[in-house]
Amino acid sequence: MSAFTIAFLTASFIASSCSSPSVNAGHDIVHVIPLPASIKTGTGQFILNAETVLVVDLTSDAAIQMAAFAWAEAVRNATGFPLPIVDFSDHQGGDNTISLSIEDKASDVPEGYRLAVTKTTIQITSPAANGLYYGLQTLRQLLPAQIEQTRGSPGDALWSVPVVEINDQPRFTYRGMHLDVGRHFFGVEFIKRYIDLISRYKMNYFHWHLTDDQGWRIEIKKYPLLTEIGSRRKETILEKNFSPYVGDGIPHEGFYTQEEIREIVVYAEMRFVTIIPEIEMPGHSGAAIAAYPELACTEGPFEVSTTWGVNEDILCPSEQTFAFLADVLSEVISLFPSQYIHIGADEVPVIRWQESALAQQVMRDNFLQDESKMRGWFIRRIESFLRSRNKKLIGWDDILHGGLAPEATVMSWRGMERGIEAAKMGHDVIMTPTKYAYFDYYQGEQKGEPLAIGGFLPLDSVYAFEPVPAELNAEEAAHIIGAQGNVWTEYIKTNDHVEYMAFPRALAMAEVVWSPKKSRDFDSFSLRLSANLKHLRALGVNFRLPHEIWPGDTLTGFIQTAQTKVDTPRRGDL
Ligand code: TNX
Repeated sequence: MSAFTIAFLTASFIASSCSSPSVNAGHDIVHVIPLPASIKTGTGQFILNAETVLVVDLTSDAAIQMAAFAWAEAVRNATGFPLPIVDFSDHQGGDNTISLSIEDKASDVPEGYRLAVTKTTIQITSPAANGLYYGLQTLRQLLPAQIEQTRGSPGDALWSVPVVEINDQPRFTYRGMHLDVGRHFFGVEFIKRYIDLISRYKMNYFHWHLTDDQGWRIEIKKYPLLTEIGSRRKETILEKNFSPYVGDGIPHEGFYTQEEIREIVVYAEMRFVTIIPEIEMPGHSGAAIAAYPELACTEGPFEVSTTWGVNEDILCPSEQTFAFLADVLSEVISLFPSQYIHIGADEVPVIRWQESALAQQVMRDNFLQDESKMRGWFIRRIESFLRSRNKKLIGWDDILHGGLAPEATVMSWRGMERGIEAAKMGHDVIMTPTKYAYFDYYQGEQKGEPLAIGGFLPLDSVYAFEPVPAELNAEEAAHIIGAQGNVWTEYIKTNDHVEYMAFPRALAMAEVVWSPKKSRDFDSFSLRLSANLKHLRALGVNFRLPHEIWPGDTLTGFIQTAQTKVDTPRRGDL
């Protein structure tokens, strides 16, 4: 027996209270999001109780053991049951066991899993650790919502799981959520929470937008001013960019130290989430330029932006800039194990390049016809640097202008067209079009919502998203590796507000990227959502209640009592 086993076997037992368990309404349906690929329901239920044990192969790799230990600990905290962990060789198939095991035939893909619940056992099998993790997420959702509480006791619920056999696997390999921490900074604990939440819905990429005109948020040892100067702005414009300018007078600042980033990366790895860092170039670099004005084409001085939109001061295509970017990216690469590095490259006005003798000389020296071609050249140069470090470049679809870097992956955001074009050229594509994937857009009637950037993207529109355009043939369609929801934060200042914008739209996106296309059904989703939101509520998530889809609040009593609140000033309040 390993030291770990002993530790878990001797974990303190919280005595069962004698109160009668409450029955969970709606527990007769499999309210899992994203909907699994195949579900066979049965009759009866497995009851988790004080004798239940978790069976794991304690010789299996660390990722599996960590996932099992973390899950068991959460269940112990929620239920008060001891849920000891025992080794596979001792307990395989025994009564009142939940077992996790690697089985090559459990699914065709490593992320797939099989979850078989009978009245006496729960078995999760998968060819790989991530599949087992996803099986555990499904199991968690099949338990009553009190499973999310952190200090519960045995009498808080009937801890039952319906008899069911689930065979599940994802539709896409890339299932992402993005968060912009450049416009507003969100602290380490919140970033972890966001990662944890998305992983519960089987998302596997967190796209971390770390730099922008309004803030540089990642410590770079070689360039300390990036954070000393670039992570602070003196204030923020009130509301939209109306003239005359009125600032809020409130300084805004924040950045992640390298130590914090390493901690977050490990936290994400334990949840099978890969973090893709985004370092914007050559545009949206105002904070970097404020710190190191010599990177710009003009003299400055520059300040970290206090307004939104597209900044004309961009990085000059000088050797100094490329040396700077190589240094920055080297540090970024040392922190993030992700094979992808996102270099932004969206919204690059070239006016400063047109006016700069240096930029014009670079253009002539490299036989580039115009500034647009120079943008392409800039990105290709960065791509060859990244490739020399065994990394793959991702850029926003603006990288299609001026000659696409040979192996770049494209994030299609201004519609699907550029994604289609890139896929036809043989490039991998992640679909994240504004119409379906911009979670900074309004999700209800504007008068009832906190100030947002604009647009309208209600839950059912996200759900209606189909990432693979009909005009692609099978070979081209295989280049659509997935999709992503984006949370840009110009008008989002608080953790609560991020949650309000992201949830439950992220759940709709999770189903888009995970579940089989043919099973997509908004009514089924809404029904499962009504039960699933109880889990999010138990976790304290400030989701937006999508009351439009439940007129009259008829579905569950919970809907009437749910709270969603965001303390964001609205136009009329200012
Ligand atoms: C466009 S999406 C941007 C962001 C803004 C966003 C607001 C993209 C690549 N660029 O800089 O925050 O719109 O919706």
